[in-house]
Amino acid sequence: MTQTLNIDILTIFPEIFQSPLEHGIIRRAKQAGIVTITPHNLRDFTHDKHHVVDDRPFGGGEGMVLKPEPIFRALEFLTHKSEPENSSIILLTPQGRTFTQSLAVDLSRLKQIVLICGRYEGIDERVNQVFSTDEVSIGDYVISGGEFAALVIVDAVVRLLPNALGCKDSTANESFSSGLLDCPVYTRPAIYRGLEVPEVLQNGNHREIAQWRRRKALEKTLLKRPDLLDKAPLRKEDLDLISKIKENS
Ligand code: 6GU
Repeated sequence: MTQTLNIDILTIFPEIFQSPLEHGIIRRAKQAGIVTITPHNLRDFTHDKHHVVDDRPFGGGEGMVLKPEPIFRALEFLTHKSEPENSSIILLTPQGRTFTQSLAVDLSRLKQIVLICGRYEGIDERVNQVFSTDEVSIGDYVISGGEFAALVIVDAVVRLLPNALGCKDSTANESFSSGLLDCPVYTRPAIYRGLEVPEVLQNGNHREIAQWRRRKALEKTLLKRPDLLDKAPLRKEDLDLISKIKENS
């Protein structure tokens, strides 16, 4: 039995997490005991009659700020038995560093991840001072709260866990693990509305097919995400192909 990853999600909207975690790979990973995913209602960690989780910002200004006490109590409860070197407390905020495949890989090796779903106006800074939180954003745009960001991260991490996918190398060949975008794919019929699947894919020559796929991946990356080429591990043949593609366009 491989080790189980425990993901705890701290949120004021735990219901959001019900249906999204009941499908496909995540559902199977949970059933197989590869991961546990537990949403916790921040209101359960309040001690006042009205279960208040937010308050107005000191110094004035728009919106509400998440109060420190419920988050402190929740984090103490969730991490009192955890090994700091094998766990991570992540605060989801547009102010964080951008989530990447490489961070997903790092997280997939831990035993516990605590995701705190912030709201846009923020969370009392003393949470960051006391718990060493990693602030993470899912991209340069604003969404109303961290809940959908948490779902994105959970999905990206869970599919990387050993045995979460059916086929062993199915994550190795994907976009971003190679550092390039994927090549185009086709399925039957071979001709549809007069549009033909490239001959090379139909002739069964695996060396030619691999070369074609590499060239198409390079072409597509050059066209849509040239920034990725600076970091992607490229061979001499790749660089030659890139020069040719540039000459032809
Ligand atoms: Cl983590 N939260 C919010 N509210 N907006 C975001 C985000 C997170 N990442 C990108 N935009």
